Amino acid sequence: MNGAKSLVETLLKSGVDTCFANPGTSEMHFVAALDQSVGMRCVLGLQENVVTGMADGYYRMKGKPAATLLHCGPGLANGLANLHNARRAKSGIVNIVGDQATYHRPLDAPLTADADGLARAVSAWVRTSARSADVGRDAAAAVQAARASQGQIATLILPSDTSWDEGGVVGDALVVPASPTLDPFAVQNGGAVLRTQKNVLILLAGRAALGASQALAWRIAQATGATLMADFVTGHVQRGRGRLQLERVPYNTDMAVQTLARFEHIILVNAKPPVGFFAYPGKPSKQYSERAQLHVLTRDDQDGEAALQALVDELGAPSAAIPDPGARPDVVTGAPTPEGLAQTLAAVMPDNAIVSDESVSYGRGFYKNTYAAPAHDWLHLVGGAIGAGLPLATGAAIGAGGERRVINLQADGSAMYSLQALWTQARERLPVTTILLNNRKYSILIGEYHAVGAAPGPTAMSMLDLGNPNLEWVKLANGMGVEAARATTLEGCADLMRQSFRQSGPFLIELMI
Ligand SMILES: Cc1ncc(C[n+]2csc(CCOP(=O)(O)OP(=O)(O)O)c2C)c(N)n1
Repeated sequence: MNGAKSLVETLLKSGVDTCFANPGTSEMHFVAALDQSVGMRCVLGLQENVVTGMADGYYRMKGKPAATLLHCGPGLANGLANLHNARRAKSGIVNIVGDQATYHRPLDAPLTADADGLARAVSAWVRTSARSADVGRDAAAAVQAARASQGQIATLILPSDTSWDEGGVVGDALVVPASPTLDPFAVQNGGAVLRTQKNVLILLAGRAALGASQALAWRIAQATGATLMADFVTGHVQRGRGRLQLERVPYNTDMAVQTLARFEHIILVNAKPPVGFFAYPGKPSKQYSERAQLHVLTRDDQDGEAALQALVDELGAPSAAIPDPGARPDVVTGAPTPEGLAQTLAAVMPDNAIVSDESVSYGRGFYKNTYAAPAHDWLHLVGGAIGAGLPLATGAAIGAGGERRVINLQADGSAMYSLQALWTQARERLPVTTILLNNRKYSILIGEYHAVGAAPGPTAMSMLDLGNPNLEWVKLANGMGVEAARATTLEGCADLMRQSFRQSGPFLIELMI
């Protein structure tokens, strides 16, 4: 057995059965080994940032890591932005990076690069296999690292001779270490704060924003009068009927400061203290009050749900029914508005849908009008590196087994970073409806100009304009095998959504906003 075959067999034995790939010469033996082993689903992405973003979306829905296959340092570098996003979302991913053969590396051939250095920027675990006999052992350790601490990025770099040399040994699956244990003092302290203090905020992030944690947090809130919110940067929120009407801390610094001003105690559950995405002249970096005391119930590598359960027990908080969000709204008609689109989405969304939200400026208020939608999962961009929405939607569809409709709320500028994901959606016949929000500009940056106190002139404004020439989204989608149509009204958009939900494959709606 060569090293490559031992790699594929070890991944399968460790429970990794999906590989998002963009291969090159140094990965040819891995690709060949895929034909010799049964059970590995391989999905081709046409740019590495699509590959890594798909692996992120897959993990968020499946709760277990996929592998990526990337070509040398430059291939890894292309995938770094979405690995950055995945790291911040606490997604477990096993990157396999093929590299120059051990003896070829000193010759400084063209694709030789510091793959190790690039990997370290985003990975919790990095290793380069030295010989074929080590590949299986190293791959098992990579999977273990990817599953540890509530999900991490692990990168295994394989010089090509470690793949083609004989002597491969299949590695045994390794036990995943439990997450760092809860701090009983943090639970006790949280209980004391909640019992004795007013103006307490419980801030949820990470997997503490999923349904089971919400139900526990709601019991605590009902018993103590605390307020619940989700952090703005939360990767995965379960929403709709049966879930809490949870608002996120606003993106806008002034609004965030205003929202958080009244809280004297903030209990952080997998959340970090809320700070602005950026600093702005004359504005605070920290969005919470200077008087507020922060209490870390759990860090993001700990189990927030278990901590909330411990807090429920500490407080003896009784069961509490999740409030009813009211009647499901109707489709809105006329020209698109953010509120109208959110309401229309809530009106037509199928049960158990997944929303991949990279709507950027247009989607800031989508939550309010979608509480009464059927239960659904909502995925956000947490690392701020745009170009995640389309790959996330694609990977999420695969992670959900192709059985749930994915609705991608996608701003046009961000879509252009990774639009190749549409081709993978078509090839894999994935049930993804992309609502492409076409405003032909980098709208958010116009607001940011004003926020930093800069005065944009015509040259500056032309840097934010995507209208010269216009991007033709129906043609772009069709060119990658995805059916598409344009809508200029909300009722038109609703009709196309319904039509797309009846089909099994992908569909793109270009909504002119
Ligand atoms: C990787 C990366 N490159 C650049 C940026 C800077 N950036 C933030 S938002 C944005 C434009 C977003 O435009 P669009 O997706 O059309 O959304 P809109 O602003 O129109 O709502 C850019 C370029 C970023 N956040 N990440």
